[in-house]
Amino acid sequence: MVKTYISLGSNMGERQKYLKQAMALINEQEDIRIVKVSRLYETAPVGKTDQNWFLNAVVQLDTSLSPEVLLQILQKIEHDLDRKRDIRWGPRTIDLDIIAYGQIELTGPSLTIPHPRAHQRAFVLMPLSDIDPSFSFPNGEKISSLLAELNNSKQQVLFFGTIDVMM
Ligand code: A4P
Ligand code: MG
Repeated sequence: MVKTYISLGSNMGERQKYLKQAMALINEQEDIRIVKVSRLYETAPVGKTDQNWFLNAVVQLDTSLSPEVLLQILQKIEHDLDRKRDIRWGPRTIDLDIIAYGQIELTGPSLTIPHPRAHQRAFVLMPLSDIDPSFSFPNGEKISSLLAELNNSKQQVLFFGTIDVMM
């Protein structure tokens, strides 16, 4: 079993419902078990800024699946939850990204792990720090230092609430 972190984001429709459904569908998979769920954060859009605010969360999984198969399953769940791929960084019902997969580092045409932009995004690091405040990326970067560096970046991340999922 490999300890894996997935970030979830939604900024369309019933955002909280999409996050909850995605967590339920992830946990239903054979070979995946959700171990921890972060709090929910309401976050200003990063990248393409003229769109709705997001709800973001992070879950910690144990999985025996390879990163490639895990990505396929996450993409199927996105598809089943009405995700349309049109505008890059644009509005979405649900976005599921692999943030880290054990201590593995890989760069490929369809998969880069750790997620290449995670370390500069408060909407990933804040919820990740909820569930694992001593987390470090494989290159040694500590979550506490990354969050401290982001302090001046003005990314807006507001505590929104907790989510209860049956696990
Ligand atoms: N891909 C490569 N590595 C990974 C990985 N580690 N996990 C590939 C998941 N996917 C990975 O993603 C495009 C392709 O990335 C996939 O086909 C996969 O092969 P996508 O989900 O189809 O499209 P996207 O999400 O629009 O692009 P991308 O690059 O994943 O976007 P980002 O960087 O994740 O940004 N602001 C706030 N506040 N909250 C958000 O959640 N999200 C984004 C999306 C932008 N701004 C945001 C938020
Ligand atoms: Mg994505």
